[in-house]
Amino acid sequence: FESDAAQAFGAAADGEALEAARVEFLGAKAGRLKAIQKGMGGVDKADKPAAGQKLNAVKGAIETAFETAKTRLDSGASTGVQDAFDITLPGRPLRRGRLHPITQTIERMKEIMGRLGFTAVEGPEIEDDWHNFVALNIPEVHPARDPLDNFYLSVAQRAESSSTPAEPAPALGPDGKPLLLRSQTSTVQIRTMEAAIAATAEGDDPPPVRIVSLGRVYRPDTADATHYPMFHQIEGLCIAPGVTMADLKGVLQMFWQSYFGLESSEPIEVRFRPSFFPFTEPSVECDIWHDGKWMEIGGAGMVDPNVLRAVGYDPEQVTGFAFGLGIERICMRQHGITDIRDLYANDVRFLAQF
Ligand code: FA5
Repeated sequence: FESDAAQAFGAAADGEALEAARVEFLGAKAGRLKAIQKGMGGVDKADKPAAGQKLNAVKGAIETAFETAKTRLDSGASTGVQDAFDITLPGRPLRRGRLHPITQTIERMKEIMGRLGFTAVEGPEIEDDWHNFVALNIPEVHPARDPLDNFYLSVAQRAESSSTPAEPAPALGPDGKPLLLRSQTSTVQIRTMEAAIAATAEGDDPPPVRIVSLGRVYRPDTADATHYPMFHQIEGLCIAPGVTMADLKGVLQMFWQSYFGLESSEPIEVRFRPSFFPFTEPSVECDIWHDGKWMEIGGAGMVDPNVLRAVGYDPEQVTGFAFGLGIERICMRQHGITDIRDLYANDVRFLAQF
C-alpha cells in the first residue's frame, strides 16, 4: 500500500494527477488510508498499540511521498520544461544571407565605373524593334533579327473552341513591330542618347554622355558550361566632342586595373583585335592580360555615325566609344567557377562560398 502510494505520486505528471492520487490515498472521507483507519476497530486490543504505530508510520511515509512529488511538480521538473530548455547549451549559429556572386560583380563594376565618372542607368528588358535593332544600325534583313537568335514575345489568344487551341499571336509594339527580350544591353545606349537629345533645348549643344548599364539580356542559346539563355552584360557609353579610341583603351585599362588590380601583381594590359559590330566602326574584340594569359572580355568600338544620326547627334560635332562585356564570364574567371550553370542552380552550398 505504501509503495502503491509512492508510485502514484511519483508518476503524477501534473498537479491534477497528483491531486487525484492524493484523494485516492489520503482523502479525508473515502481515501484508502482512511479505510484502513476505519478497519482498526476490528483489531485485537492487545495488538492495537503496535498496529496504531505502524499506521502512523505508513501515514507519515505517504505524506512525505506526497510532499516530495508536490515539490517536484512546483519546480517544473517532470513537466519536461527542463529537458526542452538547457540554457547552458551553446546557441545555434544564425546563418547570414549574402549577395549572389553576379550581384557582387555588378556592384563592384558600378562602383569602379562610378569613380571614372560613368553614371549607372537602367533600361527595360522587353524591347522594341527600334531600340534592339534599327537605331543600332541593324537592317531589316540582318541575321541578328533571326527568331532563332531572339526571344520574340507572343500573346495567348482566346480559343474559338476547346478542340482547336488558338495559336499565340506575336506581341507587337506601338510601331506595329514585334517585341522581344533584349539580346544585348546596347539598347540602353540608344535610350540614353535619345533622352539626352530630348532634354536639349532648341539651338543648344546636346550634353556629353558617360553611362554604364548593367543588366539581364536573353538569347536562345543552349545552356552549356559557358552559355546560358539569360545572362548579364555591362554596357559602357561615352559621347563628347573629340572622344577617341585611345580614351576607350584608357578607360578599359583603368577599369580592369581596379577590378583585378588588387589581386594581380602585374599591370593589366588591354589588347584590341579587329572585329565587327553593326553599331560601332571601327569595332574590336577586347582582351585583357590576366593570370599570365589573354582573356577575352567582350566587344567595343567607336559609335557608328549612323547610330549617332539615328538618335539626333551630329557625327561632325561629337564622337563616342561603346563597349559591351559579359558579366558571368568575368565573375567566373575571377572566382575560378568552371560552369556558368552553377550560378543559376540556386544551390546555397555553392553560393555561400562567395
Ligand atoms: C554584344 O552583345 C555587343 N552588344 C557588345 C558591344 C557593345 C560591342 C558595344 C560594341 C559596342 P557579343 O554578342 O559578343 O557582343 O556579347 C558580348 C559578351 O556577352 C560576350 O563576349 C560573352 O562574354 C557574353 N555572352 C554572349 N553570349 C552569352 C551566353 N549565352 N551566356 C553567357 N555569356 C554570353
